Amino acid sequence: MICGIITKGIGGFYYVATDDGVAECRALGRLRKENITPVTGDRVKIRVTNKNPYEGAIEEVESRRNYLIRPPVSNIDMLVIVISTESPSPDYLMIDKLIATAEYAKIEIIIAVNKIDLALPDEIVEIYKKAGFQTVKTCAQANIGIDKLKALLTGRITAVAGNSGVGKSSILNRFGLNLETGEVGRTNRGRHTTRHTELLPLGNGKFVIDTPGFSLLEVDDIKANELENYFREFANVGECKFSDCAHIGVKADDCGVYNAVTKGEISKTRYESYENMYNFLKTIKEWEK
Ligand SMILES: Nc1nc2c(ncn2[C@@H]2O[C@H](COP(=O)(O)OP(=O)(O)OP(=O)(O)O)[C@@H](O)[C@H]2O)c(=O)[nH]1
Ligand SMILES: [Mg+2]
Ligand SMILES: [Zn+2]
Repeated sequence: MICGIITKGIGGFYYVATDDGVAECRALGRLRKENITPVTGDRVKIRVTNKNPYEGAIEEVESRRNYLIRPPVSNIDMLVIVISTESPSPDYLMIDKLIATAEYAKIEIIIAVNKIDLALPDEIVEIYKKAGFQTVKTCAQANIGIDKLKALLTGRITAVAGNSGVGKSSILNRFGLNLETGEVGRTNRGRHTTRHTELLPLGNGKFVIDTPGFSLLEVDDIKANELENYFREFANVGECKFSDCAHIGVKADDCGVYNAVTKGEISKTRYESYENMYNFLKTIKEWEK
């Protein structure tokens, strides 16, 4: 048997990248009986049934390192979150939700601030640098920062996410891919140009996925009182007066996190996202009781 990675699935066929090229495969009925539905990103073992054209059958699906529901894709090593300085302007809550869920799923995060030709990126960069993330300034239009970003993609599979119109597909095209991009004006209405999920080869056995908009992960798995663990900068502050402090509705004197916010060590937008997510998660929990 041969090992490979599913790069896409269409109409019951899976395309599996192997050392010998891409094989068109069917999944064995046995997998269906075991309730295993292969998804893009899965590492699989295939039995080659034909050499030319290259065809096979998926015999085994390796256990997944992580699994994203929308779009369905597994084994993501890295996440590039693209934020544009303008058109559209940053949606901090969406960004921070995505970051928290990626932290939860142990996916490495890189922040790319794109469209630096339209407005200064400094404020956005500052927010995420301060929070402890690697940030890169890019301009897909003028091909600035693209090589620097590409050099950071050390994982096997990198997903690129961010609001519709921020320039995800444009950045990937600068990596040498050939993806459809939106027109300015159309994207302001939030329509998605990118629709399908496919691992695109970057060379050296690495892949990227261009995701449509922000639909990557759901946060409902995270418990309200664990949320702070997925805001990495909250770990580096002074102690709170109460050990079960949720860092919300407190005085700066009593709370290390809130104190850091008032001193500007933690960005306001990050804290607001935390507050918003915490309150949401808390409601879910109480509702379930
Ligand atoms: N001024 C400027 N425009 C850019 C830049 N990067 C991309 N754009 C434009 O922004 C628009 C949207 O770009 P896309 O690459 O389609 O955005 P996307 O993030 O893939 O959008 P979806 O597929 O809808 O999620 C296009 O008109 C691009 O030409 C940039 O750095 N500067
Ligand atoms: Mg796109
Ligand atoms: Zn606190």
